[in-house]
Amino acid sequence: MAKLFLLKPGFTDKALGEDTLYYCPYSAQILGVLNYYPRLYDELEVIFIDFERPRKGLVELVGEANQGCPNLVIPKEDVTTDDDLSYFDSYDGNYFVNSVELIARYLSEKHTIGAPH
Ligand SMILES: N[C@@H](CCC(=O)N[C@@H](CS)C(=O)NCC(=O)O)C(=O)O
Repeated sequence: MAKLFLLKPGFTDKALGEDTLYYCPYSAQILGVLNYYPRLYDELEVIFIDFERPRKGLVELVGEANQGCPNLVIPKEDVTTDDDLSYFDSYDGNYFVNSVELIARYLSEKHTIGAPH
């Protein structure tokens, strides 16, 4: 099953100081799509992870350089010949994509939800 990694809200970013709590607007956008189409919670494994790097659970799947979130990770063994993953990157046994636009594209194509207008 594909794993969708989103950042837990309410984190601090040491690079920006310690005073402000943040949420990831990109994760929030994908969370909004899940809210529109809750069946996606059955069709994907949705995993909320901490902002702090290295992002445990994700780095092992996509590598240190690719841990940006949101991140959709698909085990190569789950891919069928019909799947168009030409816009995914590859790392070891997984394909992954970590842009909102491309995650939304995949969800529209593979999970037959609406497309972003
Ligand atoms: N390329 C992503 C940007 C997502 C992004 O910048 N996410 C931040 C958190 S809000 C992140 O994970 N940055 C990389 C990092 O912190 O390692 C998109 O367009 O959707």
